[in-house]
Amino acid sequence: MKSALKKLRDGLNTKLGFFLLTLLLFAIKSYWAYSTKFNLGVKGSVQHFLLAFNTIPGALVFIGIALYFRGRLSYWLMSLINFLLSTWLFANILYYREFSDFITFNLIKGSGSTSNNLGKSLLGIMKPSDFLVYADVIILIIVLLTHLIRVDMRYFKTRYAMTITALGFVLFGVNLGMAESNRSQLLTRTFDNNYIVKYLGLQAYTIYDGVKTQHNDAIKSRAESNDLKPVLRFLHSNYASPNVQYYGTAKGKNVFIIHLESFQQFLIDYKVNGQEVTPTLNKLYHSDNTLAFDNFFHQVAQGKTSDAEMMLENSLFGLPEGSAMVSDGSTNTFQSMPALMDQRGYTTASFHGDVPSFWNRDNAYKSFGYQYFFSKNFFPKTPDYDAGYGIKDKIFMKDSAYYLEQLPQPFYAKLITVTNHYPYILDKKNKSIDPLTTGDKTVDPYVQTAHYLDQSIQEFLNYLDASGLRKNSILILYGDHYGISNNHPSAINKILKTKKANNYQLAMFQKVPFMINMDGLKGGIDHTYGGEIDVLPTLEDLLGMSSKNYIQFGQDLLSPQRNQIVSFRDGDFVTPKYTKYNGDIYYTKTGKQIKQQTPKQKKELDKIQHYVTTELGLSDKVMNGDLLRFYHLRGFKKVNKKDYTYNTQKSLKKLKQARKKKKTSVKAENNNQSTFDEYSTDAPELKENPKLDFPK
Ligand code: GP9
Ligand code: MN
Repeated sequence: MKSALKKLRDGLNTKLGFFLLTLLLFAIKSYWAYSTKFNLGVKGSVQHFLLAFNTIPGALVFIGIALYFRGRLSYWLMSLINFLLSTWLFANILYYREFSDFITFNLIKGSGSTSNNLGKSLLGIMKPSDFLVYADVIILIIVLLTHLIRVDMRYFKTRYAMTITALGFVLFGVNLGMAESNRSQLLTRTFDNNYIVKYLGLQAYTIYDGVKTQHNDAIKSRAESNDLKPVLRFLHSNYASPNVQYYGTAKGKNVFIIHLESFQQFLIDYKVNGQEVTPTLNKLYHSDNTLAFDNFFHQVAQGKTSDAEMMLENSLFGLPEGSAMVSDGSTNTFQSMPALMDQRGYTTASFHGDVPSFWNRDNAYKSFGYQYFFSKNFFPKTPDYDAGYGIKDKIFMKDSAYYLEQLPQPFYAKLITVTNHYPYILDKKNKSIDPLTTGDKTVDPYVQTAHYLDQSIQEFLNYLDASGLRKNSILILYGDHYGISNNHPSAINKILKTKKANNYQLAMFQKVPFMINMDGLKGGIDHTYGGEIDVLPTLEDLLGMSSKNYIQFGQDLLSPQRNQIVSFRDGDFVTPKYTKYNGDIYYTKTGKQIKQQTPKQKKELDKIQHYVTTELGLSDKVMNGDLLRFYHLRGFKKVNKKDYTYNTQKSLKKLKQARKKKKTSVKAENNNQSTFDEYSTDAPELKENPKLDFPK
């Protein structure tokens, strides 16, 4: 016994021994983090084995670099490399908690635009146990400093170091082989970063991502106008012509796009302790003047809000990784809704209570052709007006009315709310409903911020009625994406009152509201299956502007010809008949799983999958290759980013001139009397400080 211990001690006192100890601790730590900090969907013993195994090859290669150096330096390098790898793991843990995904180079490239807010929210969601990723680094440094393990000053042959590096690569090859046999096309399909980390580990994922980003940049320079051919062919054969009953019924009306942050469909008619969470939206949902869709899904990926915006403004999908608005928003050519509306005589404006740089909006909006972008800089700084990502909804909605009444009509206005954003921070004085009781602290206040959002919508609708805007406007309301990510399984189970939500239930949990409200609209609850990609063609047809020649991937939700295939960004899908989510297949109507497909089913499913893969692939081709630069849209004037500015002073000057030229704003039509005072809010912050100072 004693001699075994001594042998171990002697072993650890050699450089190889210390290296192996480092490796072992690193592997244990990584495995622990993979299985507790991420939601990788590890199933069965093979996948568990791979999850543990994949921690080793990268560590051999990276930490093994230290073996090429001599003496003490080599030991410190081992600790330093371990520290850097651990920090990368740590950063990914935090990022994952918020975004359910891993950090990408695309995101880092655009990080200037998102970092300020990201930091704020990441700090709020850090957990003490996250720091355990540094436990092995600290232990190893302590044993070195206290000489519990002695530094082996002997020369470590380069030959041996090279053998270890080579072993790292060989084991990676073995890892890849095993991964491919468990999950084919792992690297080629690239639908989900979770898969890559699960099978190959975080370091391999990072390298893979770096190579891919470089590759994407190269694609743009290689793309040519011929690449448009398959896109046009696909869009042409899948064009769904409008419903004559609705076509053009909103022609000439003001358009309001109301972006309900993180708002899921389950909140509609949902009650907490007998109290309706969203009475205003419920009423709107059931109104005779509202077309409400109850089988409508979000289709976002990592770009979340920005993906939703990309789909709503362009009917193009976001990218599988990162945010297309960040990676391509500044440079690509777009034929977006704001520009299309502008060229039909509309005033176009986006309103958002966050800094203009977030999600690269300040650049992407110029490419989209927005005349105005009323961001945080345009709103008065009242004390206590900010929470989480930006101005609290009640204050934001009211402040927006200050500019709305100045816009020459007709206008196309998008209002992006923000208070109902993870981790649902709201001060006590604004809470007027009980939280959920799932026991998940970051999820429970979700209904409280949703309730607050709902109240802000009510106040806004009151103003639209009071100012007369309501009767000549069409309102589009939609939830941008999930509020409770699949990373909160026990909270989801509590909400769904189920033991363990299966993939069908999780798929249905991705429903978000989509409502169209307009005086005189033939409303009702429509059960058509659709998603965010379909909003734009639907709206275009309502406005009487045929989308037939546009490069847009959605289909009018009111068209009798639509195919009702909802593509999720990762290649899964929902149709009225089948649902595929995380690889499992179900009957959509009953939720019953299909474990053995009949030949007929297989054929049908293959056909749907082919459509989904083609649609996503072609949309990505348009985005990655910047293909719209080659597309001549008849009657459309190409947007020149330089024509736009969102500088406060310049924008206000421009607005003043526009009002002089076209006297159709609400204010002008009201004998130049402001209607702003008719906006009533119970926001406590404004009761305490009623004076609002807008920039001049
Ligand atoms: C920030 C807001 C949040 O400005 O739109 O974006 P999200 O985190 O939901 O993508
Ligand atoms: Mn969002």
